[in-house]
Amino acid sequence: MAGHQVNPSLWSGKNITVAGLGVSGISAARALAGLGARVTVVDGGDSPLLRERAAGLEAAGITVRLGDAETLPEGTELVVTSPGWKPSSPLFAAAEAAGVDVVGDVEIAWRLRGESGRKPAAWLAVTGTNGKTTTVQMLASILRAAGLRTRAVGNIGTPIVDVVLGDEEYDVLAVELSSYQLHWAPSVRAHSAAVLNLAPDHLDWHGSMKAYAADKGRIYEGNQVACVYNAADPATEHLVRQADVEEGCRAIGFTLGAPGPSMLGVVEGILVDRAFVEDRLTTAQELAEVADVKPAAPHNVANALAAAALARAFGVEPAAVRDGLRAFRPDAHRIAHVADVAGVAYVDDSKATNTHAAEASLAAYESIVWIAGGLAKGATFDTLVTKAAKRLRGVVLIGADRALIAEALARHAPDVPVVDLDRTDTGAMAAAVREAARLAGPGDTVLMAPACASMDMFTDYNKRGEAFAEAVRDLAGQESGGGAGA
Ligand code: UMA
Repeated sequence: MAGHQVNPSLWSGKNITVAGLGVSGISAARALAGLGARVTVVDGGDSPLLRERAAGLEAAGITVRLGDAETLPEGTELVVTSPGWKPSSPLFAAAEAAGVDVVGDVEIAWRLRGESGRKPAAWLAVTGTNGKTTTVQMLASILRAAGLRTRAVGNIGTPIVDVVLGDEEYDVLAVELSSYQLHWAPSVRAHSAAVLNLAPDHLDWHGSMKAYAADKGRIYEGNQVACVYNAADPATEHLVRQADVEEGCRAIGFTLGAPGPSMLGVVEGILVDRAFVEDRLTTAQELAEVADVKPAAPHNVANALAAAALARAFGVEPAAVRDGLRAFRPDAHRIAHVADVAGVAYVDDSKATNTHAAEASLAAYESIVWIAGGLAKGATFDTLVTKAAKRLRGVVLIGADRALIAEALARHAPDVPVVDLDRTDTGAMAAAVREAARLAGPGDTVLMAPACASMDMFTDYNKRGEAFAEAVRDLAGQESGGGAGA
């Protein structure tokens, strides 16, 4: 942390309680202790892992209290919370009663950024129910292609505090912000920001869709150059209209169709910009080809347009948008094409752990054998199945909550053949792939986009995706062996 030049007198000796001993809490606690604050970390859990983490912090002079997430440590002057803590947590009620402010680690990063002696990096911020991690990764790739010093940070897994105070200097950061982080970050003012889409999610945390949308909308507050919205999702445009922005800041839409003025969109397979051009009424600037976007599924092209809009708002040249998109490598298990076997494409979208994400990948293919199921987390599947019904050639169900999907299929797609494997063991994936292969014909796509979490059968969605890929490779091996003998 030698790189920071924050004036320690602002923090020195201050009694700060950090809520949460996870990724953000550890980062915030270390940073604040490094500035001379007296830091106590509190966490409701008490496990060997947390004890190990606690020992690490205690060695740095930080107090850690495990097993009590409710009482406010005596003398607390400020609470810095991790994003996962609900606003209704008793600790915050105690803070309010004591007249103590509660902010998140992103808010602390923003404040420290302003206090740093060096020229602070601009923030290009991205939120949305789905696609935000991919979009900030694409954005960082584009910014890098433009020769800028940049990094993808925030909800993606790198706490912003670490980057703001780190040795490395950046021109601009691609910041992924969750609705939780936005809730706890009232004074963040991004250079430009995008809300990719808005669908009900995390409602147990926020209390209502209205509160969730309001927290997402905070990302536009005080934007300087552009508020980027999704023209296909009027709720995002509505949030722009409600935001209080810097004078001259523009609303920029993105669309998968032909763009109007002040929009980015797609014309005949080309991503075009009618926002950041000299004469947006009569001209459009070519940025890249749809084929430069990987994978070129519609929702992902939308992500690329949002990333391009933010980069263009920051002054990036068109060629760097193209080069950055070409250089971008998507994460594993996000609509990853595994192999073609007997004319059937096998696609791993294990990352589709909710219905909204699964809907996006189901929309990307014409004729699908769908492998679905797992832990539903309280979701319902009627909308998803209704929208996908006409493209389903068959369905294979696995996992604990598969009956919920089976019922939705019976209601909205009664003619689609369904194989219910009635299994929740790890080996069920290989059986699911074999059944899917039986249902599929040349030109079809076998899509593993479960619309559910994986923890009933696997440790995480990575393991689920790996099991799928392994089963597909086995199938390919059998097919080539069988093909030679036939
Ligand atoms: N805890 C309590 N009481 C509570 C809640 C949590 O004691 O009421 C404790 C837990 O025991 C745990 C710690 O707090 O030890 C965890 O805090 P946290 O849930 O905020 O998680 P972090 O490890 O700090 O990770 C957070 C983000 N997690 C959440 O928002 C839930 C990470 O996003 C993020 O990468 C990281 O900060 C760095 O910024 C993950 C996520 O799932 C990927 N995000 C959600 C999403 O993308 O949908 C929003």
